[in-house]
Amino acid sequence: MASLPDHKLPKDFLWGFATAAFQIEGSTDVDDRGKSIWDDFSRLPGKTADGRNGDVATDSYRLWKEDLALLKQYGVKSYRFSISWSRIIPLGGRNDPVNPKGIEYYNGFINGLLENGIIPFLTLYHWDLPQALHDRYGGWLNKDEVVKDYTNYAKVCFEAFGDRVKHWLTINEPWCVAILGYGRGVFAPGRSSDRQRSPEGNSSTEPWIVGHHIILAHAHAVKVYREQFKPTQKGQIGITLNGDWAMPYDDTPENIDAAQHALDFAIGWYADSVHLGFYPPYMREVLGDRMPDFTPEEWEIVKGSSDFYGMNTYTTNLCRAGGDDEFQGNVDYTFTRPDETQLGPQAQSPWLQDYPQGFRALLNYIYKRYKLPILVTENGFSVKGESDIPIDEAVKDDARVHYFQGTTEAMLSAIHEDGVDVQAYFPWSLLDNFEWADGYITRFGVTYVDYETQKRYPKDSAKFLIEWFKEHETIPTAIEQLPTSVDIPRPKLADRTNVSVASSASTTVKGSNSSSPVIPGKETPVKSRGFKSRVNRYVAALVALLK
Ligand code: GBH
Repeated sequence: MASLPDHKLPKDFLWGFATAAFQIEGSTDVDDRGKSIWDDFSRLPGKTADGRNGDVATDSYRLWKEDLALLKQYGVKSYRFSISWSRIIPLGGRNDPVNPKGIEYYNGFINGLLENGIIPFLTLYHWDLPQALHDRYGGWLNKDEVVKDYTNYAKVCFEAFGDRVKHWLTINEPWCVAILGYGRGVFAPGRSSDRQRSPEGNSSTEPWIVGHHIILAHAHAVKVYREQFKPTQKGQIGITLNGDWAMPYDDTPENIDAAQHALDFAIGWYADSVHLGFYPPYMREVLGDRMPDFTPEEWEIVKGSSDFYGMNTYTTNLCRAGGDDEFQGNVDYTFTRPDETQLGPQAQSPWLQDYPQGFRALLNYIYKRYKLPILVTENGFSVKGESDIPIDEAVKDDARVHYFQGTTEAMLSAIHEDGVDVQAYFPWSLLDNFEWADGYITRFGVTYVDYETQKRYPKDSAKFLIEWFKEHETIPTAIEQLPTSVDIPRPKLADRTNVSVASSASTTVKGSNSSSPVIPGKETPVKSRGFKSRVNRYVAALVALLK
């Protein structure tokens, strides 16, 4: 991927860093906050790699002004953070009291962002279900209750913050909530069929039920926003999904299919349902009756319930048919190519290698299939061994800089060469923080946090990203003062109109395009023919005008 120095980001492109409430806030028993399912779970022996919990984290509930100053120093346009449900409604439910101190806290933070010219990008749910709802009725397992309670919580937030917050994410990574929380049992609430791990749970049924209920809860919250708030508040709302690129291990037909199957389970489960209105047929093929379905009335609410494609992505997996890991669609993942080489540099996280070409391919796949603007709401890298070295070495995080060099250039190429509509980019994360089951060992921050002192140290990756976004920002210039009759060319997908994505569950979806199948991993960009020459002509016209 050659660097294209003259390419800028689209006007109004949003960028900033991301975090999540439970990973940074700490102060778990302050200001009448209720417990979340992560409070007790992270305290259980063996649940986190270093035995540490979220009681303090990066202490951001107390140190929010420092975080704000850091964001300002970094010059971000936006900040993606999440709200703790149990700070807003300590017991979580629709008939439970709202906590004024919770509202006040986030009001102060949101106002602080706005006063500093930073656009709040707010996630309503980043995995921290109120414990009381889990105890009361089984949390996400109880459709009627949880859909109503989540929708009520969302409504309370729209009412309290929506006059100032114009960017909403309903749920962060439902795949992780369902599979890691109710299938593998490694995340709260830790349910699983494995009785060594959990006294309760059914890994073969619960994840699919939980995912189903999350989709419905998300969709109802969006419906409320669109009907009752959007007309006056004029914001955008959607869901954000995890999903990594899937490349066939080799050219055999079964491995080419395997890559699509991996995408169906990891991404299609949520993206096909929310954006296209059906569940991937391959999921039903594998899961049979265990895969729930929506009624026609429910599908009405679910289909189209996101204003954009929210994308959290980190890596690429080489996919081989076989294996019995249902959570991956019975596909084997590896980073080792047939010739024994590695796909890319290895992170601290075992599931993560640095392979920017995969990011570009995924952006193309998603845009072609779902035809929505893409907001990259997470993307990042954990440097191997970063917790084992002194701070002054850790801040020289070359491996993370390399990762972001790759992904930012890949994104720029996707925008300019391939015509993909990317509108936002949020590197994960502003700070090293509580990395769930990894505890504090794995660090994803562009800022080093010394947990002894809570002091923050900007890493080289922060400097790189700040500089990169400065260089690539489209500064409103003379162009905008030109007569409106000058037609500003926008990249188009040359073959966009031909893309046929099956629009009903009865159609078999193999690739994303039945007429010319998109082969996962083939990395065929959806190139816009003639775009460059149109830009050249446009620039020439502009120069002539300005003379
Ligand atoms: C994000 O998830 C989270 O949103 C964020 O909170 C977190 O801190 C960040 O990434 C870094 O981890 O091997 O079956 O356990 C990333 C998406 C999907 C990546 C699941 C790890 C492991 C699957 N994750 N994947 S498994």
